[in-house]
Amino acid sequence: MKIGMVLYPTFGGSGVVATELGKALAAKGHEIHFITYNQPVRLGSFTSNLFYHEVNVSEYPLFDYPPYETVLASKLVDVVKFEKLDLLHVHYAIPHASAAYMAKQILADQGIDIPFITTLHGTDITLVGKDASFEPTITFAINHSDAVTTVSESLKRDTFEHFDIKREIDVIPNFICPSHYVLKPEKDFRNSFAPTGERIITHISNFRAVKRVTDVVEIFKKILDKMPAKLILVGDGPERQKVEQLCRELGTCGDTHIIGKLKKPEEVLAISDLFILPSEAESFGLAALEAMASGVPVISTNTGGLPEVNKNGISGFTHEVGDVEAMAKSAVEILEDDDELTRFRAQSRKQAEKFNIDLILPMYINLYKRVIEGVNSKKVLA
Ligand code: GMT
Repeated sequence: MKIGMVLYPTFGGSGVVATELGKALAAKGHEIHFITYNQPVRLGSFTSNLFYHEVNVSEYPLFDYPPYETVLASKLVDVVKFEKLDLLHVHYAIPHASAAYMAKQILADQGIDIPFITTLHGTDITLVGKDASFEPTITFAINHSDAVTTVSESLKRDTFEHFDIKREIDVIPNFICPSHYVLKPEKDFRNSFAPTGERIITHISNFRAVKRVTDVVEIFKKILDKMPAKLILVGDGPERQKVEQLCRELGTCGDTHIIGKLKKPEEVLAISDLFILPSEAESFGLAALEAMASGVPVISTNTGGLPEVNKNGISGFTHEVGDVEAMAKSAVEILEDDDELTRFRAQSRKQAEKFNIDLILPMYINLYKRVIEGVNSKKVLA
């Protein structure tokens, strides 16, 4: 199949999932065309069957707000026609789904029928999308997609709750490629953070308010009161200053490393003992799954899709949003005993196996075939 993959090229989970999906499909012989405004950060090197089409929005003095959606729609028209694509798969509804709808209409006017699939990732529904400034457009684009998927059962429920949806939604969970996460802990690398064998606790996110990174710092302080430990914070974003300030107030700066964005989080995960994700909302929690695939147990909240990924008492523990006391207690329970940690490590890896790409990829391929066949059968009937 020839597939146009529309995505955000950043470190955000939706972009990571779309990029890894594209790479896996290309490895199976499908032709994948990434269409976005920058080279996707997780792309790595180009292999055969992978292509990149850049969406360039030119500056013009009239535009206080550059019209990305219009330029993207035009780019989609161009790539579909020139590359003879079979399908568009857009990740994150805003503004990709409505841009794909627009491209579809333009192409229909020229006698070309291109189906598009929208994958909803989370904040496009739960935070941003349901806002009145987006809602009618998102509802329309979801109802007029040729197929819609969500990354968890929880996000599917949220979509029906917040929007007037008159169609089926398929759940296709996010995935990992286990072989990416079997790195041996690099001794020197581990020592550079924890020179005297301290436990290493890690958090990875975009440091937005929804991630509650300050809770990570509070939980870490409570762990530190019980045992020697180091905290590695990966990522960057609007809450970073608040986080640094709290580290100063709690006196944890000396044991905290804020290391910024990483293209390969698996290297830090390989030296980690525990991962903390105390989010306010989380449709899935890809960062938690990546930790589990590395054999790192997870302490998370029980919000959204997190309980579908992090099984309470098995791959870690889940607690109410904001309950830093309970999260710290569970963290200590796992970390204070070597045998307990080893047990949780093995269980995390096993739980992550349920999201092995080998199980999830066929779900997407079957959906693609279903959608393309649907369009082709309509052509035959016409
Ligand atoms: O919140 C983020 O990390 C970014 C955001 C995105 O769209 O890139 O993540 C959402 O999609 C991820 C991939 O499907 C999910 O794993 C995250 O849970 C989801 N974030 C939220 O729901 C807050």
